[in-house]
Amino acid sequence: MPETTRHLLLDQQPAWKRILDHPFVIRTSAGSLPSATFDRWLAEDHFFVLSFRAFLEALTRIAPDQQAREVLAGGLAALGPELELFESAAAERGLDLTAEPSLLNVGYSSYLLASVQEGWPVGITVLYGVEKAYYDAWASVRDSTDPDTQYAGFIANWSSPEFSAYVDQLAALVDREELTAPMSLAFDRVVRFELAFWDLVQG
Ligand code: MP5
Repeated sequence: MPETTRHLLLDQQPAWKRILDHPFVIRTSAGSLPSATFDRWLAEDHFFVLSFRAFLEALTRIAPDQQAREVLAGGLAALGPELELFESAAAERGLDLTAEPSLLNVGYSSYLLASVQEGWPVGITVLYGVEKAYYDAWASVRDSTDPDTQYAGFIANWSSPEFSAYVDQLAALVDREELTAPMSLAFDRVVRFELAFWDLVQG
């Protein structure tokens, strides 16, 4: 069903534009994001990534075949260095990564895990949505970001050719599935959570 991701994205066109144009993304790229806003995002997103790892592990347990398990294993392997990036930045900035996250974050993180209970087509759609939103947002500013700007390492993490290839592999797994209403709803929830997450950290 090579059309599945195309339909998911077509249905989200206006929201997708808001992801790409979000002031959080634009100001991070310009280096003009206030330090306190970046700190809040870093601590919130660290909690999110830990939950996301548990989600990937749970999704791997219901993956239908070896091809899917291998793609997910690649995603899990990338989380080690990513968490180190968060931890070293937090140490440099004197941040407490054990601080209680926002309820929105608890909700998003819990939703990831809950989506696995809905089965593989919904779970892989959620995973694709989470990663595609980040790739498209950060890739949209990659070429106009000064490599010496303070947040460049984070932008590079989600706009690299390797991450792009991973997102394409996820799309291929979604495209093996016929689009259903629960998949569309799951994708829509991810998009709304992503926008709300950036709105929240911006305060
Ligand atoms: C991602 C993220 C990308 N780090 N945070 C949010 C709120 N959404 C998506 O996921 P990952 O695991 O860092 O690639």
